[in-house]
Amino acid sequence: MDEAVEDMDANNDGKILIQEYLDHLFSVTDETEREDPNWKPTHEGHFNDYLDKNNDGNLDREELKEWLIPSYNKHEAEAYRLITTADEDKDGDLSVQEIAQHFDHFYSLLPPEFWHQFQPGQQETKHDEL
Ligand SMILES: [Ca+2]
Ligand SMILES: [Ca+2]
Ligand SMILES: [Ca+2]
Repeated sequence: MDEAVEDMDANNDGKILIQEYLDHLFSVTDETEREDPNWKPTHEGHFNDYLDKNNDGNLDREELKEWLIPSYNKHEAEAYRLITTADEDKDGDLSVQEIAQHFDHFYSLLPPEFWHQFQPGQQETKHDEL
């Protein structure tokens, strides 16, 4: 299996436990990001929602295969869904404002630094006069 997986698989059982996944990510994350209180929930959420298909708390061979050999169609479909959901003015493009308005869809996809500029929840939704 892939070297990245071998690195993560601390107890060499061929599966990646959520703890092994988080430990590995933590080891490659720089210090400023580690202090972000959203760091752990974001990555735990990603693990549970996207990687661990059968929700048993670890990634087996099949799940690892899907993760490491991503199906492009699946990703395109997901991107398309996100764009159509969030594209308020239907110009086929997502502006930063549109992304911010659909905070909940994009939260787990974008790094915490991206969100620092908005302070979600406190942002007023303004419509510019034409
Ligand atoms: Ca393991
Ligand atoms: Ca699993
Ligand atoms: Ca748009």
